[in-house]
Amino acid sequence: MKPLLKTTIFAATTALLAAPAWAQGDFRDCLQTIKSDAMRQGVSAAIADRAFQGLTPDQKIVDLDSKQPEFSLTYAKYVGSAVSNDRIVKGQQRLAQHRALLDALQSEYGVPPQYIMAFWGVETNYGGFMGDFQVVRSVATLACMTKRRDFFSNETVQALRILAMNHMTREQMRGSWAGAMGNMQFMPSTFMKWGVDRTGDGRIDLWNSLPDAFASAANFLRGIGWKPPLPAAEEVFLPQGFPFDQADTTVEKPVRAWAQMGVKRAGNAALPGSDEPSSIILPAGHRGPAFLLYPNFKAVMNWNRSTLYALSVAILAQQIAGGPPVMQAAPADDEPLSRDTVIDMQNRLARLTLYTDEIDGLLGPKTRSAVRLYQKQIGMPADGHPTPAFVRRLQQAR
Ligand SMILES: [Ca+2]
Repeated sequence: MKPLLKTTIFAATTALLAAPAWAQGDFRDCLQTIKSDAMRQGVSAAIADRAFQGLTPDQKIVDLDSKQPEFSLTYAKYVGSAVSNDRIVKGQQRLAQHRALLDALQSEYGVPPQYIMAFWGVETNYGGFMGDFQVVRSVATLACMTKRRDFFSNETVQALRILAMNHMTREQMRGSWAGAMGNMQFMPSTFMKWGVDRTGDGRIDLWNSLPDAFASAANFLRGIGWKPPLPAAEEVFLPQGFPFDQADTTVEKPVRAWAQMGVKRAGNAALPGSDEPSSIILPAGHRGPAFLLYPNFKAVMNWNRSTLYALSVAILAQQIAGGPPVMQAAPADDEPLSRDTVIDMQNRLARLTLYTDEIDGLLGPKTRSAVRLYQKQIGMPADGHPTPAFVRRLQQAR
């Protein structure tokens, strides 16, 4: 036990050195401001004081928050890990197990069972990892110790409201380091706005009550735009000669217009006869699979603003419901680009006056459209997807 004790003392000493007294004072001041905000929203001083009693900022969370991912993930890597075989099978089992409840939720909220299961699977592996950080401490740390003060101050206020309504105690209220809670990883503000007490016991319990968790997810999804009957996305086959510059979320056409251009469902069945606006994307470039995004894709992106996240939910949902897997494989040589590579690419595209946005190392829509412009200039297929070959071509440009 001795070495352990030594380590503990050492860690405590370092923490003390790393957190000077003035930072502690700032933290108390910041909590005081949040307390006033919370009291304006009906939280009693006693509840706020109890929630903040002995609270210290968590340096681990500050570190996690400042860490930038070194590499952007590829489609194949992201979807491969989010939609594993194990997760599909478990999703099918859970759907069968909770069929009656999920069917009832579908008729009330319009959200199909496989989508609730898919969110549950992607968020926490069906309740397998809900996070063990104390939520009040997490969101208070992020509010007071990082640059995202406004967002997380409100999350802290909402966390206090949850405590005030006796849904949970501070100790019980656990989540991810960034404050996402329970089976569906709701932020405190999402909990307050969309949480549903399905069991009727007067408490919204997104940790231990699956009826509460599923109904809250259905209510949230409907609230952020989900409408039956189309799915969020599905794989499509593009005809020979399809103009790749049309495969972009900024290009929207009625589903019928894509069908007239020769776009089919994967496996060659006809697209649904619908005039809903929709887009096509090529997440692994023109050599990989193509997906048609229906309006519900935007609802999924309102849950989480990542295209690959939303695509994973749609692909997992389809397979949980017994549908086919994605047919077109992603090219094996598709590589994740490092932040530094993307920064270098943005600088070079900027010098060619094709890119005018921020040099941030992120492969966003504006960077992709600059990639597309350069692809057109040099006669490569204009899919907006920077492969290693594209990066080499750009580096050789003068
Ligand atoms: Ca309940």
